[in-house]
Amino acid sequence: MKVTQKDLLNIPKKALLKGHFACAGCGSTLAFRHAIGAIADKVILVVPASCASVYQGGGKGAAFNVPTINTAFAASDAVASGVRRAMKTKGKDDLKIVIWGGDGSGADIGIATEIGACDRQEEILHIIYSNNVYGNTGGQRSGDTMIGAKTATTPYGNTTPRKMVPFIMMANNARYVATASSGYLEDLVYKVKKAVSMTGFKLIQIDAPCPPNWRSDSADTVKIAQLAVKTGVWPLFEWDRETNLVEISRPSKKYEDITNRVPLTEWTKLQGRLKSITEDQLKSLLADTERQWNFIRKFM
Ligand SMILES: Cc1ncc(C[n+]2csc(CCOP(=O)(O)OP(=O)(O)O)c2C)c(N)n1
Ligand code: SF4
Repeated sequence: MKVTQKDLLNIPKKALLKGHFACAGCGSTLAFRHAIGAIADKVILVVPASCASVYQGGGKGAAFNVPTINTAFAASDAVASGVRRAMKTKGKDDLKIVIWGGDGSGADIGIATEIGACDRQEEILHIIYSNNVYGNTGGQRSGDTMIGAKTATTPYGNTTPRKMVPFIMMANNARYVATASSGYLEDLVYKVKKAVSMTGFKLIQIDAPCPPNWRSDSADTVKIAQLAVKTGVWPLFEWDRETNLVEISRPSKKYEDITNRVPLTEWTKLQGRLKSITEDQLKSLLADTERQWNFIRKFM
């Protein structure tokens, strides 16, 4: 089921039409075009309040060209559960119900309904595109914000470790959990296609650079996403409940060994939100990165 660069080029561009309202260099829409494009003929999207509610456009000029239901901030997993059941009743089991939402809902405000859907083993895929903030409302800190990052509500840099949603969902017996990146689209598409082929609740969390909130150059989005992997700060992996094993994904393999990692400052220096990170904050960010890797290693 490997996805090649040629497969990527063959993904129909019809899921996200021209004229969407996202900022230039938006990592979320880059991921969307490929991830949702790859399953566009069989998907119903559920979108909680987020940038995606806005960048999809509306009416005749809507850029989302797949059936889409917009929901209240905390309700997407509950709505998706209902849609899944309704479609089953109609014999449309082949339709894939996919949530496309930010980390504000996926890591914080919608997490109760998310765990509820996971607990009930609803057959849905929840995709969190993590721009690390509440982007749509001005860039406030979320539970997924990196240590040291300046946001609208952490002007001196965020001090708290990230809430690791993939690990929460592993602990809650999801069917499949993976991380992905806007900088590695073959890997992302492979994981999305795999997840929708499975029954039960699945979660994929994508690192999605956000130029206005990360105060980065729009042209650097892919570079920044790739550096997050190369510095080890965003490990790419998948976990399958059947085996209870984590597999480190190909782009991350080399960087499991800390001595192979690119220095974190190569990644921070490209982002205004992290450019003036203090020594202490950098140490804490490195420790939080190791915390992730140490957790992952327990399942290898
Ligand atoms: C209960 C509730 N609280 C707050 C809001 C206002 N609100 C709408 S979108 C949003 C931010 C969404 O952040 P995130 O989920 O990270 O997605 P992003 O905007 O970054 O894409 C907020 C706070 C709301 N719609 N409902
Ligand atoms: S604020 Fe960030 S996530 Fe939202 S549309 Fe702009 S670049 Fe994309």
